[in-house]
Amino acid sequence: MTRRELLKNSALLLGGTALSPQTAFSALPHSLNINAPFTAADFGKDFLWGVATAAYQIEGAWNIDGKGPSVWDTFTHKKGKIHNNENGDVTCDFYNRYYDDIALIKEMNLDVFRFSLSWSRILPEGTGKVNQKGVEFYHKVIDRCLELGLQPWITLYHWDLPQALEDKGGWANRDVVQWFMDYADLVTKLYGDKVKNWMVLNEPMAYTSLGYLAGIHAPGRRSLSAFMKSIHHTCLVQAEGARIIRANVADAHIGSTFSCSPIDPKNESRKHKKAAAKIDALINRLFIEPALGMGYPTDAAPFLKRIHKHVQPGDMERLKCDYDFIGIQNYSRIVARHALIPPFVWANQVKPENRGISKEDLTLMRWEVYPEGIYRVLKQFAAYEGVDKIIVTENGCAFTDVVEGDGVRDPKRVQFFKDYLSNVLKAKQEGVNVQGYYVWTLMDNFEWAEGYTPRFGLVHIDWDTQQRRIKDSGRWFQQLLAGR
Ligand code: IFM
Repeated sequence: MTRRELLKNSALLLGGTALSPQTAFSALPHSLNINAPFTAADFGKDFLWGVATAAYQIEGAWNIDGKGPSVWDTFTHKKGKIHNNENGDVTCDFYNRYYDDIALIKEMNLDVFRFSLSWSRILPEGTGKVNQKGVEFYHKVIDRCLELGLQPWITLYHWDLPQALEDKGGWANRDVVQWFMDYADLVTKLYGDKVKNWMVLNEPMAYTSLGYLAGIHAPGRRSLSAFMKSIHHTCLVQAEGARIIRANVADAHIGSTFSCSPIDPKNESRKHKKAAAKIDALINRLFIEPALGMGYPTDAAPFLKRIHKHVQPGDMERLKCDYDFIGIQNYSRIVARHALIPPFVWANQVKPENRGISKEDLTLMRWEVYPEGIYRVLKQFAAYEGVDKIIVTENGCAFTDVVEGDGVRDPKRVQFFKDYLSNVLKAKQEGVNVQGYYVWTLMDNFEWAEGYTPRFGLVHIDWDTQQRRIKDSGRWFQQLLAGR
């Protein structure tokens, strides 16, 4: 498989002058009728609506005010790793524009700003000396949210490990568990009196597999053994991190997020169904089941027994943790087929193009638009004993947008939200305890190995001028949520 193909498939793991908010937010165009098969009230008055972001994807200021490099700084500065050799050095310049950018969330009538902390902005070496300017930056972000009546939701880790820690082995070194615990202890003590909603990790499947096995995300390693170790250390961290938040933050509301996709076999034959079960174990079950005290899903994916080599006495008990909610992140679905090589090299997936899915029904990431998928994963995860509350912590799509004056036409994205949200509502009406929905993402940003080509934002960014323009999809949310 070529690097380009790997990149496309890897996606399945997953889901000038700034205008003042007032200027950017002109009236809804007449043609944009809310026209949804539901109202916000149908989701209930306490249902939370928000946007999600990640530090490396939006902040820029990669070496400013004492920030240390992360693995993503190092990786993107190497030639040939990222589409068009792009990087997140500046990206949305959120570090300097956070004040107005957060106001845009309020303008769209949303409740929640989900963002991640850059570990190496706070601890440039990953451990030890604290960078006060980094600490202050997140205080300013949090304070701006609170001033506007928005809830800040913090993700402790969204893929940007301090490079200094990668130099010592990164997620493949068991010491990462203690490094992470020290970092979590520090930031929960720093911000815990103001922030009550915390998520430990974002989509662990993505950074462990793409970063340590496929080598197409930072840190760019290709080692089965490093992958297996990184899985176990990550599972320890997702539990220990939650315990630290619980200990340090009064009235904390704690979760962690998981990338999820419904998996269908290519057809009903036994071998394809078995392949589907394997991929389900890898994509959907691998991180949540240890947290629920169920161990690793080796029943359907025996190759995962290799993880046990890295398990020490007492670890299996330590993996279990007690979340208040889990974060579901869904974008598309996977169709599985039997192949002789192990599933983590993606040979077991039938690409949408080879299943007769038309271009119209693919996003710019070449992901199939499959609204029923979010209903299916909500049902699947809600069925676990031990999962009570669910928040959709990411869902969204990349399509081509058309800029017209101060506005941006993105009808396919509007339709996407209508269809996916209808399915969230269906699950809720059938009894799934889903209590929030956060769009990926606030504004166009650096989409990892794909660089700046796919735009996912509710807000369009002109990369030459940094001008922000709220898209029709953002206006659609504004109208849906008005007057609540
Ligand atoms: O941009 C990513 C995000 O960082 C994690 N979830 C999927 C998104 C879209 O690929």
